[in-house]
Amino acid sequence: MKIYGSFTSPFVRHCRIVLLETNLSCEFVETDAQQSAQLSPTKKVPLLIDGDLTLTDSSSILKYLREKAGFSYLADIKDFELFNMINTVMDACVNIFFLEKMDNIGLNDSKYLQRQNSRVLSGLQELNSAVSVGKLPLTDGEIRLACFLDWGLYRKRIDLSELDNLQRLLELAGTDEIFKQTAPPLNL
Ligand SMILES: N[C@@H](CCC(=O)N[C@@H](CS)C(=O)NCC(=O)O)C(=O)O
Repeated sequence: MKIYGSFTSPFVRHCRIVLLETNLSCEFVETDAQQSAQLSPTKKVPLLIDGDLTLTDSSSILKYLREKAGFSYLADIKDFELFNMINTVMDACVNIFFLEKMDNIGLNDSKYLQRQNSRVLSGLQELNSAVSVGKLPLTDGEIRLACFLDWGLYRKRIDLSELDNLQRLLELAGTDEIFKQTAPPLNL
C-alpha cells in the first residue's frame, strides 16, 4: 500500500494520523503539485494505491484504512456532519490560499473569493459553537478539525483569538503524541 502526499496538507495529515493509529503498513511517498497533477485524475493529494484499488480522496482513504484495521468510520451522524462541514470550510480556505500563492489573486480581486472567505469566517463561528471539547482519543470529526485549525494557523489563514472552543480543541489535540508527530514542518 502506498500513499502519496505532502507533509503540509491537512487532508494528508489526517490520513497519516490514522496510519499511525492503526499501525497499518503503508509507504509514504512525498509528492509535490507537479507530480500529483500527473498521478491523480483530481490532481490533488492524498492519493492511495493498494494493488488494483486507487482512492483519490482523503474521505475514502480514511474509510478504507479504519475499516481495514477493523474499526468503524464516522458512524455517528453528528461526527459525520462535523467532518463534512470542516471539509467545506477547509476546501474554501485552501482555495483562497492556492489562488493567492499561485496566481497572486487576493480577496479584493474576486467576488467569489470574498464569498469563500465569508464561508470560512461563518464556518469557524459555527464550528466553535458546535464542538464540545471532551477528551482523547479524538473522533475523526475532531481530528479533521484539529488538522484544519493547525494548518490554518501554520499558513496564517485563520484567527482563533475569539474562538475559545476551537482553541481548546487544538490544545487537547496538542497533547496527543501522534498529532504532535505529524505537525507540518517549520521550514516550509
Ligand atoms: N477532497 C480532497 C481535497 C484534497 C486537497 O485539496 N488537497 C490539496 C492539498 S492540501 C491539493 O492537493 N491541492 C492541489 C490543487 O488544488 O491543485 C480530499 O479530501 O482528499
